[in-house]
Amino acid sequence: MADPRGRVLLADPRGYCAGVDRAVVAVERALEIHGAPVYVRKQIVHNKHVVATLERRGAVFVDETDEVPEGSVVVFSAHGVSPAVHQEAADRRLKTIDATCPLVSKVHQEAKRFAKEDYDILLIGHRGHEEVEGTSGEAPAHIQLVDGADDVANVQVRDPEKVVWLSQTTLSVDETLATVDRLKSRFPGLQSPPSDDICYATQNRQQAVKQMAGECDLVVVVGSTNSSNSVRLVEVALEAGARAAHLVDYAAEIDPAWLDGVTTVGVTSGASVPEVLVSEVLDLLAERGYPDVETVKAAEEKLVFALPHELRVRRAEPAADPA
Ligand code: 2E4
Ligand code: SF4
Repeated sequence: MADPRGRVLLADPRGYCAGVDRAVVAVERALEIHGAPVYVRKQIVHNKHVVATLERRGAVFVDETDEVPEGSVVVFSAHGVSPAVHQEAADRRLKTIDATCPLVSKVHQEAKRFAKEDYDILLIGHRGHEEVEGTSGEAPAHIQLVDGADDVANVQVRDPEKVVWLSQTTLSVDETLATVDRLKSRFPGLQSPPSDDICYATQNRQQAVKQMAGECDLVVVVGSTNSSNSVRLVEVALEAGARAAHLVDYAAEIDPAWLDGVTTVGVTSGASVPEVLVSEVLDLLAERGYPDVETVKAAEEKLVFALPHELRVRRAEPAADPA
């Protein structure tokens, strides 16, 4: 153990949200019920460790449903899929288990409703991200993607009085507000979503990082590079005053040079990150001279989602009356 060099501030909440927990358990339960292999379209959540662990248990990750043998079991990832993907799966007679987070499904429902009312829908999100591809697929003729404030100039609408914005669930709250401001200055009649599309877990993780960033010489965010919400935590930390912030999948990726002259290290993790990876980071920091950990609490989270209906245990049928 090195001489004490400083302390750790540990964000709370961090790590798994209710939608990720549900999606990961869905794959585990599908493996128990159906046996390996269980196919999963795309990464169930955007985390290297989660994907590798489920692969070892018999999950097979594919990019598209046409890679799944006819009649097999396929799980749709937490990020959601378009109706076209549901149709492809039905055409191949696949047994589908839909692990789309209910808070992503809520945005799909909003998109369908506004499209039915013939609105132009401006979907704020990252081009190419699976979630926006799924949401856009609900009403492609009505939805256009707005990828940040600089994309606002490219937006064209039919009737400026009939426009609504929706968003990806994992965006930076502050960046999204800036994009909305820019949209409103072009379209003063722009309507807002009926409730926040950026979900509670994204908001709470960003809030906890904001609370500690100003005191941090370094913030370590545990998460994978394709995890939108994890990458946002690095940006939010820097924006809120952290002197440095880095994303790592594993503790071993922490470069010793990052700790030079560092007194306070902030630690957090994205919504797709298992707690074991954070514990390994804390162990490594303790070995390097940061044994004391203080929690920075931003919110209490108690939300739990029921498993996808395809996996819920059915109540036993009442025995037939012999009389
Ligand atoms: C579904 C929706 O969207 P992101 O890239 O942040 O996904 P990740 O899998 O890292 O986090 C879980 C998740 C899943 C978030 N929103
Ligand atoms: Fe659902 Fe939010 Fe978790 Fe995404 S981050 S899976 S929207 S709870």
